[in-house]
Amino acid sequence: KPIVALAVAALAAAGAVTAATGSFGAAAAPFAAGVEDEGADCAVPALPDQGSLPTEARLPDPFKRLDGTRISTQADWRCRRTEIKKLAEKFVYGEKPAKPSSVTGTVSRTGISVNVSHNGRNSSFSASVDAPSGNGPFPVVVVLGGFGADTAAIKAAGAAVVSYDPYAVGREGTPRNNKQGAFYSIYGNTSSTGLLVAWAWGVSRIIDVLESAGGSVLRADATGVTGCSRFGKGAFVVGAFDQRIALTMPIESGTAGVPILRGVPGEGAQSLSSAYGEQPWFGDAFGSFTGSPTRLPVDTHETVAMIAPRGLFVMDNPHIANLGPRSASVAALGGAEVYRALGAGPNITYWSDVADGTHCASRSEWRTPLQQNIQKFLLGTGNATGTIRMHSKATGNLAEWRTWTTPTLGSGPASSAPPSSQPPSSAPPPSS
Ligand code: MCU
Repeated sequence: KPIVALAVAALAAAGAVTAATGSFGAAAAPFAAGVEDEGADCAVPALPDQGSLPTEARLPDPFKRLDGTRISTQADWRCRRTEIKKLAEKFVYGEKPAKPSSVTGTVSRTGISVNVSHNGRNSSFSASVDAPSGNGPFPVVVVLGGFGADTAAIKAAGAAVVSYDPYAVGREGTPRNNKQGAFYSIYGNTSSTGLLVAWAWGVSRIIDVLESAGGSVLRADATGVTGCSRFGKGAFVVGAFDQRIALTMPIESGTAGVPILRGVPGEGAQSLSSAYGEQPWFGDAFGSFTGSPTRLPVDTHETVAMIAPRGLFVMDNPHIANLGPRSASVAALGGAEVYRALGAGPNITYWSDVADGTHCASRSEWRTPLQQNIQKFLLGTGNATGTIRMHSKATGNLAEWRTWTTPTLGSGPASSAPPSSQPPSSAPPPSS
């Protein structure tokens, strides 16, 4: 399906929701999909085995399919994105299971509760809500962890702040073979899925509850996510793995977040092995790549691309080399090529042009673009254009990092349609 058709479908779906709840005037977030995983039906060929991966010094071509052909239409992106998602799950983050068999809960102006059951196992968690004054329904920004996000600016822009404790869903400080939290209560303590995807799964379940509550208090069709540092890594992965999220805003995420895993040499970013060993943020399978990221068939410019064409506002601190801001800018520039090819160039902003200051400090420079992004992607007002605004200390050079060019994608149908969209055939297969 072409992206434009998706947006129209999402708007139509939201129209039905708002009509049902009797509220009006709130259009669905532009660009977001109505479902968590829009390309779930795509036929993905067998993924490569870890042992057979070639070394690729530069960033893999996001437009090249697993079968070696390149996509040629914007509609092709839907299933190419699914390939990237599967690669990212298998080699970097671990698998994100689809929606569990039962997700229930409650929504009010002050809190959200979530109860999950699946395969005879149950878990629950909750989040608190801080809504702007006035009558909703309000768009939502889920804030991971309790620091670094400008919650006053978020509320002043008109969105409710949902404070989500990622540790309730995936605890830190556990060994990889005994992971804890609501996600692992359902999928097992030895699940190879890392914390970032566990946290993402939790946010997806919050959105499930918002959906079933009908949207009279908080809108399920206008959600954003943010967080700083380890919770910036989390916010980035949350947005990449749920296409209902209209606006993703990682702050100073560092290694395992936005920065390319291949890493700009000599930058001084936290090493992959340090991040892998510090907490089970990455999936367990990533352990094989901490010393050889050039064997990864995917990199974080493609995690950025998984978010396209939805709103993405990357905030970074160029004054702390450990955060890998230059490597993050390369990821943003690489991912921005996918945004451009989809005609969504204005939907991505990378902003590291800030004064010197401490990690996760409140930044006046981000206040205006933050509110503009909320207006554009969650409220559907304003028309802020995206920008790549790199501080001179964090200027990545994409040309050094790619061998591929950015195609001009046609607006026609998918050039390799998924089986479900092919008309059923009663004719015998063509003989060869
Ligand atoms: C930037 O995020 C992390 C970093 O990866 C860790 O090495 C450090 O311990 O903590 C940072 C963080 O989450 O700070 C709040």
